Amino acid sequence: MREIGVALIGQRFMGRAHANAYRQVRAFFDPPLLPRLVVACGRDEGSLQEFACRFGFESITTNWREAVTRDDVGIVDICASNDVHAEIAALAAEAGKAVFCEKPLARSLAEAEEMLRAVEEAGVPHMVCFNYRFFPAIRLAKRLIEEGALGELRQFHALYLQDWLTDPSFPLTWRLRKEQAGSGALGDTAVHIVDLARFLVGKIAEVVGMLATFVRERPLPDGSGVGKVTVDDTASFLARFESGATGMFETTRMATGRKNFMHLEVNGSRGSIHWNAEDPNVLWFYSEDDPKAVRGFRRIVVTEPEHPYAGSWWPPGHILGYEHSFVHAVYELLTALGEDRDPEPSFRDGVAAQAVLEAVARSVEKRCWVPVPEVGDI
Ligand code: SOE
Repeated sequence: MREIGVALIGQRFMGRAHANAYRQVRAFFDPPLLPRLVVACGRDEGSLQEFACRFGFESITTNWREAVTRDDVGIVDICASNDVHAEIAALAAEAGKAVFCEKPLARSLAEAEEMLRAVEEAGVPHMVCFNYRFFPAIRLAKRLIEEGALGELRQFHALYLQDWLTDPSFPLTWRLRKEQAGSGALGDTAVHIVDLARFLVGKIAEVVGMLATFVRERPLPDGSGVGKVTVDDTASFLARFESGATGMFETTRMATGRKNFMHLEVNGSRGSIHWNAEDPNVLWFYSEDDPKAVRGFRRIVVTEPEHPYAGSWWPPGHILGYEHSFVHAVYELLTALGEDRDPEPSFRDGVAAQAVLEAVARSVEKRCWVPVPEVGDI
């Protein structure tokens, strides 16, 4: 079996999700390249050692440059905070490695474009981890849309609600600082629904938005006082797709009671679909082609062997969860690399999503509709 070495940068939530994915993909799928967990990199050596033992990494380092440039590494997987994505990706590209990066690709459109330029100029494969694309139900929704089951697409609605910031004593971590995160809910969670909108419906042409920060100061993580929150807590915007379809997006980390409530709905001239990430195995599908007497949303449990990815796991009805989306993403990455194809979604998709976020931020500043900048020839 051909193997490829992985350097994983970051060992927190996303680091664990990716490390688990590399372990699971070997057991449940047959990609043409198998991942070898060569090195885990993080800031805190003590917890890093434990992380490496749990997930089976061969070595650890607190020096990301050393991890990225090792000869036995083929994939550099970036799960670190947003402010270091660009620097790590640039060195990885220069060293000739495939680069797999968590979302959002960067803190700004300019930085995302810089990253795209770096990987394209170096000619290395690149992929952004928009993991929600890899839920079987989302893949089935895409298939239904492509087959024309929804007819002409008219409306896209997305709500992405979380509540982990409602407590004002939650500390001022990097996700709440503009210089490290780039933005708040906009880059962290809106970016997922923007990517899904692009994936399912198509290119977004213009937007008008609203941002708000409800808790303006928070305790510093080291207990030395309080600091200013410099990003948005909530982001809402309307969009017009190039096709003429309309879109409504709302995301917040302040919706009391909502944990990871991502509701998507697409309405077309012949039918509709809706999906919620808290019930991820179920796709709801309505078709005008059904006989009138029994017409209504049907509940499809997307776990049949005919469904994307599902056949590699358990018998029908034995459900999948959040972590499986990362396994599927990693499977697609390894398959593309093994077959010498470009993986998807690429940094180009990362830049395109960032262009939408940037347009939303500009529309808030200017208090008007703003066209989404074209992702040009970089
Ligand atoms: C926090 O809001 C977060 O962990 C995001 O960063 C992830 O991308 C999302 O999948 C879950 O929520």
